[in-house]
Amino acid sequence: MNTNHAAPERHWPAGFIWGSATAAAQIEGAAHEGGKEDSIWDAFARLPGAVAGGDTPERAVDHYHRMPDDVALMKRLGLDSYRFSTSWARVVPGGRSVNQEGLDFYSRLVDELLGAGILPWLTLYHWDLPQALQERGGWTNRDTAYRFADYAEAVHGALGDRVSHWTTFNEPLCSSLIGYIGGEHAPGLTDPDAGLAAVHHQHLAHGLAVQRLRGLADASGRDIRLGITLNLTNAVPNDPSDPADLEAARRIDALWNRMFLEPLLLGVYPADLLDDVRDYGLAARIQEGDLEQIAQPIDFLGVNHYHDDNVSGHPLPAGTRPSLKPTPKPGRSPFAGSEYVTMPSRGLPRTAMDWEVHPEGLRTLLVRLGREYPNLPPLYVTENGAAYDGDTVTDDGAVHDPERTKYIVDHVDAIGRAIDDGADVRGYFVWSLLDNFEWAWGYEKRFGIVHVDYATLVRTPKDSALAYAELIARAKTQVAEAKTRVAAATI
Ligand code: GBH
Repeated sequence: MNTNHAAPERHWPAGFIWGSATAAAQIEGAAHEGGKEDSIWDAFARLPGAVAGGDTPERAVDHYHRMPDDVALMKRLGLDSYRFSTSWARVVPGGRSVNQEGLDFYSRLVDELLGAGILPWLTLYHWDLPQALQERGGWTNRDTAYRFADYAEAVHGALGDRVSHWTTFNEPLCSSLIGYIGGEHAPGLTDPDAGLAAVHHQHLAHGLAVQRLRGLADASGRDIRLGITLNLTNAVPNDPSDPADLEAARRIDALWNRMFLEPLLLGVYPADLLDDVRDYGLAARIQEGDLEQIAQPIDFLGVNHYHDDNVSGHPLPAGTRPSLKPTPKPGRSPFAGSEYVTMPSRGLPRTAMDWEVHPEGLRTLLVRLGREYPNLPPLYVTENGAAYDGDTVTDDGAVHDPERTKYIVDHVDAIGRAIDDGADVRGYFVWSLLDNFEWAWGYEKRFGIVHVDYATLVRTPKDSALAYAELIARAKTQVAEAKTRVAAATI
């Protein structure tokens, strides 16, 4: 470990999982091979101006063909677990019939992982809906939720004998609000009604899939852990004594955090949220019994955290409620629901995404969840990481990325402090294992702890990967030493 970035020594709970994460559309490539057809991201990326540099997921980092080497790399880094997603458009390309060749790829991946002693942590939806289903309305169509449960069953049929940890959705906020209202993600709509329909139908899809998978696992006597991953962002009032800032923080928190947490964990939509969005079609989409279907017991909650949002509110014109439409750049707040909200600088350092670096925010968030949701299942930080410019392979074959290294070490330390403060956090996954297709940013932004040369596709572990490997090794030694001490003390 580069001692400049060494976090204080601490004892991690036994069994704490150290991992790294990716997503199918961001790494696999082979977008039209092996029976795979277009996902919404393949189609969206072909629209002029949709993705920076005109980049597409067509080849990505060719993980589809390099999978065994990539798993070997994970093993060298000492990862306990690898969080990946299956591509719905590979498994059920046209949205209805199953493509065995697609399932076979994931089956080989799972075998490779298990052979390397790495726990497969599977996500069913990381934003790549089959384009065929988009053509039938995508997530605005309630039927998509039922198709999702069928897709989950197909994946379980192929992998359920070997995969124990299943996540339904990754960050439903992004694939609803950013895809259907913000327009910056596929399918690229700017329609608040559609966005809220997508939210509700993804919640429903989650609940249906959890019930389907639980039933299948029970019937075959298998131990299965089911959960969902949310991206949660603290909305920090810029001036806590200013009522307008407090109101902005409330509104953003409702739309970005509680609209997801509360239906899933408590079986209700927050009342203040329902009022905020009453001009739009959320309530109209909720059918009798939906919330019971949605609020299925889950075994873990995945938390993706990158940054806080420091928000400041500005008075709305008399008699209006905030529109969910994204306001045009420049000077706009970049996300749905943020009209009349700005994000003043707190003077914190920022990543290449212009996101604040504030590890303490992660500690606050994890502790808050435990305090506010009494039935909260165990937490896993399923994504955290940073893009920085300037990653280059030096003559000695290294990639020096001190800022990313510090980002990771400091966030891991913040998790340790959250655990000290009572948060039940059981694992950490760095985003991302590899540089990859960063959605609307294409290949311009690099989040990998492993560098990918996009000309040759050669992988080079960055200093951050080596530091992370050391951090994992040290954490494990501490756990082993603690066990030895306990054993010695009881003799
Ligand atoms: C994750 O989402 C994704 O799961 C992953 O696929 C992706 O590659 C990774 O993060 C890195 O982006 O710029 O002010 O509009 C990120 C979640 C939610 C973080 C929206 C940024 C908006 C900030 N993102 N949030 S802003």
